[in-house]
Amino acid sequence: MTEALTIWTFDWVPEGPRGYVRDFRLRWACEEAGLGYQVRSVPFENRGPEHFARQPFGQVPFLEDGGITLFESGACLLHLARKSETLMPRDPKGEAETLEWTVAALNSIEMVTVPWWFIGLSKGADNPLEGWALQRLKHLDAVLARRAWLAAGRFTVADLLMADVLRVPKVKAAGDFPAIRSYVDRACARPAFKRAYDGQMAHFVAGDSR
Ligand SMILES: N[C@@H](CCC(=O)N[C@@H](CS)C(=O)NCC(=O)O)C(=O)O
Repeated sequence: MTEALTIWTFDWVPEGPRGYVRDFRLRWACEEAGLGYQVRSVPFENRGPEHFARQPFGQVPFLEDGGITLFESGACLLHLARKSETLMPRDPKGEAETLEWTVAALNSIEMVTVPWWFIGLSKGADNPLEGWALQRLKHLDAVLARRAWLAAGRFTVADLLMADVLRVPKVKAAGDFPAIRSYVDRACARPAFKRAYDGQMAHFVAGDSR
């Protein structure tokens, strides 16, 4: 059966990023919500005009839902969240909290952590973004010390995204933030996480023989 939802990712990536490619976020959301989906690939090498027509930066993921195609993992997650109350509560307060923390994951945490660990690859201890990244994580740790999940008193798409941002090994190991670590462990222990993770790993292993 052809699923209505198609998650697009690369046909292959090197071993390093496997398990972390952002199609994982969409897989995880579908698994949490029980939404049927299929996964299709674009070439990792030789990215063509058809790929750029659907993701203007030649990246993945992008999502197809019937006649709609959208890119940006955050936008795709919010699109999926409209389909399932599991991902986003329907009451205005719960929805507002989910939205603010979804955007915070992208625009207050990931926008610092990605350049921080990337620069760290070459700069080591002299990373100029170290203080900024640790300060953001410290404030988030204080929030997570007071509650299990970020929004609406339960797991939502905001947690899925925040945990995915924080589970990057260098980010999870940064500083001394026990609340962040147990939050990531809690999120990653969810059965839907494992199904999504195994799915992505199997996809890229299959790509080794492409
Ligand atoms: N802001 C984008 C970032 C997408 C992104 O960085 N995708 C990576 C894979 S996780 C990618 O396609 N990398 C290849 C490249 O940038 O050329 C999103 O969240 O969808």
